[in-house]
Amino acid sequence: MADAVHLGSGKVRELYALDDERLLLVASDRISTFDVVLPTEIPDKGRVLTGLAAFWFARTRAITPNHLLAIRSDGRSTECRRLEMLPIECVVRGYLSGSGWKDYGKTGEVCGHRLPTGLRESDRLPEPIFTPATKATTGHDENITGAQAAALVGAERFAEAERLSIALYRSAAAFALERGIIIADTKFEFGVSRDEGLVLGDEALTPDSSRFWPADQYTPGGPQPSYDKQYVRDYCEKIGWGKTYPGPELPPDVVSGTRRRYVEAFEQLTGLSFDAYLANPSVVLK
Ligand code: Q0N
Repeated sequence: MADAVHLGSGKVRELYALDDERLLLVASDRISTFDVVLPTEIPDKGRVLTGLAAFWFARTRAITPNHLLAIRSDGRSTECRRLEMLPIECVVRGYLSGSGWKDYGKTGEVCGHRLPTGLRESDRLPEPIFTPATKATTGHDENITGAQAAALVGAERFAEAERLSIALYRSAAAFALERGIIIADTKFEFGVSRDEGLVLGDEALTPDSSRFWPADQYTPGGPQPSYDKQYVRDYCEKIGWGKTYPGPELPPDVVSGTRRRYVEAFEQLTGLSFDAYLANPSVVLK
């Protein structure tokens, strides 16, 4: 790390330049809820997310190339190819939730997709839809139509990003559902490389970049419990926090329960023990 240059911080991750071609992505144990980073960390959360994203990168290579070069032995740092990132978030929704549910209630549409009438909150959609958003540097990402996204990245790039995003979502959602996890929606970020065209970047198909729901509790007609953050949300509701900065400290039982859920998601999806990952992070790449 001596000569890694810090490029920027996300809410829970740090980005460094290793050289002209390579970046280092470091996932912290910070957790955010209602868009606020809490003062209490969840031990190993960054390792779980790093391992899970690497697992998916290894298993989706037949669909799209990705930026992953290596996982470091700390289990939370990955070396990645430096790409020219597209200025859009590539969101795929298989279920009606979050801003998709809100937009549907107002207009019957989500990002220009007209949906059947009478859908309930959290209903499964007839087909997954591509619902791009702009990358807000501050505040909330804003949903945009396909036409607006195509104007930002070009029609051909847009069509390719849509095709790859839907294919990735279908493949991962089917895999996860067999293991008891509904991936309700997910966000991809693509970049461009000279020789390969669109390349999947960022972190993909983790509970931070997606909505994970426990399949055995799925009950459409209202909001669903979060696979990973429900203990945190319940605690925040219980103490009556106003959901603005600063967030509350979490008590030890909420921390340990939440850590257990992250580890459980990792183990259910990968079929690997999290201890095996800690001993040798590259096990997720086999
Ligand atoms: C990049 N972001 C947004 C880290 C993630 N492979 C890449 N090449 C060039 N740039 C990026 C990547 C990637 N991934 C992606 N910013 C730069 C997401 N960041 C937010 C901060 O934490």
